[in-house]
Amino acid sequence: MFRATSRLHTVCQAARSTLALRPVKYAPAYKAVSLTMFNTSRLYATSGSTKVVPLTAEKYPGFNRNEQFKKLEDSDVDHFKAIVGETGLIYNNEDDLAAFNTDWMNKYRGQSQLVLKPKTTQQVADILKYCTEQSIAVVPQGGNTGLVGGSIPVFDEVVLSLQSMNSIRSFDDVSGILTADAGCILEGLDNWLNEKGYMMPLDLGAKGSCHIGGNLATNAGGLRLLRYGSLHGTVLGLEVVLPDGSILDSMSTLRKDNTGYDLKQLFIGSEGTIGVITGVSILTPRRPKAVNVALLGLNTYEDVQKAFKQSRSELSEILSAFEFWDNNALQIYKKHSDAKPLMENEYPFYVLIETSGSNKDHDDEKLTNYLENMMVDEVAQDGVVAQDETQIKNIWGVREGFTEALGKEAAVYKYDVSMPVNKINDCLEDMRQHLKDGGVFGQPDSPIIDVVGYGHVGDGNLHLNIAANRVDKRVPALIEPYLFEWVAKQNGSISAEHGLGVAKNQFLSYSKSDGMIKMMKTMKNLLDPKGVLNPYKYLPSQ
Ligand code: FAD
Ligand code: 2HG
Ligand code: ZN
Repeated sequence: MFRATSRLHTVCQAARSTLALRPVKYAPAYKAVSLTMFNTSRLYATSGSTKVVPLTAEKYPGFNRNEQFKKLEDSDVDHFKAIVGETGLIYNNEDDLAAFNTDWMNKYRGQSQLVLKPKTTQQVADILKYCTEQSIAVVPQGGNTGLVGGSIPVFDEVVLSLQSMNSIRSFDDVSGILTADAGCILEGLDNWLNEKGYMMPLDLGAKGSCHIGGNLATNAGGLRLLRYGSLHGTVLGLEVVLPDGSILDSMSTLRKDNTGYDLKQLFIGSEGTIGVITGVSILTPRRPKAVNVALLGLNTYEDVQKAFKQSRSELSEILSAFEFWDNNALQIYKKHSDAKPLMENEYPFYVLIETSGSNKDHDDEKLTNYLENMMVDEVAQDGVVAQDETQIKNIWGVREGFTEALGKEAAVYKYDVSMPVNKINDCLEDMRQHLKDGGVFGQPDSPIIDVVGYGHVGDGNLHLNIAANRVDKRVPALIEPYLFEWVAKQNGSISAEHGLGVAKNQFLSYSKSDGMIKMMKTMKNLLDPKGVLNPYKYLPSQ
């Protein structure tokens, strides 16, 4: 059984051979992230909150309603009613529409008067066929946890919610291949697989609300991409309804199939702009029998890199996550939580290391050796190892809690960039200096509280969040396009995992060449000639 590594280095320096891992001294009382907290219904002003979210079309300049799109008429609503039934839609009811018109961050708000909740792929097909024929704009919506405004209408687009398509279709417990409707909630799938000794190959803080269809549409990365790879690898097949209403059935359950273009890949990460995903076939891994989670405190970002490099070499096949955060992230988390600290002292950086394997003794031994080496070599200054399931959840709860904690600040500017691992802290430092130079950070009356860094460091993915105590137009003007230019110089990406939506679409050229953008537009026009699917998003307007 593991004990904590608290203040381990002093013991190690004295006598490594007599090292004993002590119990978690600073018993974590962190509240694990509640899995129901991401229900979108609690987010909009109608249910008690006084925060009224400004309309996207008014808050962000540059949006003009495309007048080619038809404004809904009663006959359209009657037509939709005939497809989905009386209970399959919400029409003209501001209270019930509110949750579908507002995003998780309370940042974007649309003006849709109609939400459709089809129950079958054929109903989705009938809806899209009619929308294309009638030029009615549509926004596909999953769990509405996206962070770039992609799931929210800008004007009066119809919301096509997949929430009523939530059945598991099949599971093969020899191959681990699952087929399911797109509206299944990620955590629900994972719990269901747990009973069979399997797990979903992806995991993220929004698992209690996000749909597998939304994960696919955003090509979500998450906390275990390092181990299980991207959805481009684990997805074996998709069922997609195209804007003209045709159903593209590529629900293959084959691991190997080299016949023709791999069309399903086009829809993974397409953010609902060229088709609505209705079903998925996905390869699920065995649920590991032994899971360990350790947290280390480190003095420098150099040490973070050393710890990562060494974890790949020493933990190799059992390493399942390597996450990092800086002390600013911890401060924001502490500010909004009554949790007790996990370690006695604070450090400039933290890394969360998770191992997953099939043999506890083997994994424990490997992890102990690795942690001892980190302490002896003074790469890490302190550390704790979770002793049980609750402590595992507590440590993960801190990592998964940053997004919500930041959301409690008056304003937060969220960025999700990727770059070579060795540039991540330079990016944070450079941004801090840039904002100081710009006069919005570092003085007592500055709007910016802090520049916060955390993320999937093993994937070269930094979540750069800038928290502010008030809305100040100078702040976004200083960040954009400055950050995107900086990232482009490192050959990085302006969006590592959250996508483009309405937040980043105009900056796509920082990550993709003119030729590539031209081809993307050609494909969009080919599949959606009237542009009815998720307009104003994803691709730059010019
Ligand atoms: P939505 O938000 O409803 O939609 C997202 C986009 O996909 C929209 O453009 C929408 O039009 C489209 N879409 C949705 N469903 C379909 C469908 N069936 N067919 C076609 N298009 C569709 N992302 C990560 O990558 N990694 C993380 O670690 C991560 N952590 C998060 C943690 C928190 C607390 C939160 C709030 C978000 C996090 N995200 C993360 C953002 C992430 O994109 C989503 O949580 C998730 O993948 C979106 O799924 P959803 O069902 O909520 O989709
Ligand atoms: C995460 O990794 C998510 O926690 C959200 O991708 C990141 O809040 C963010 O910026
Ligand atoms: Zn992330």
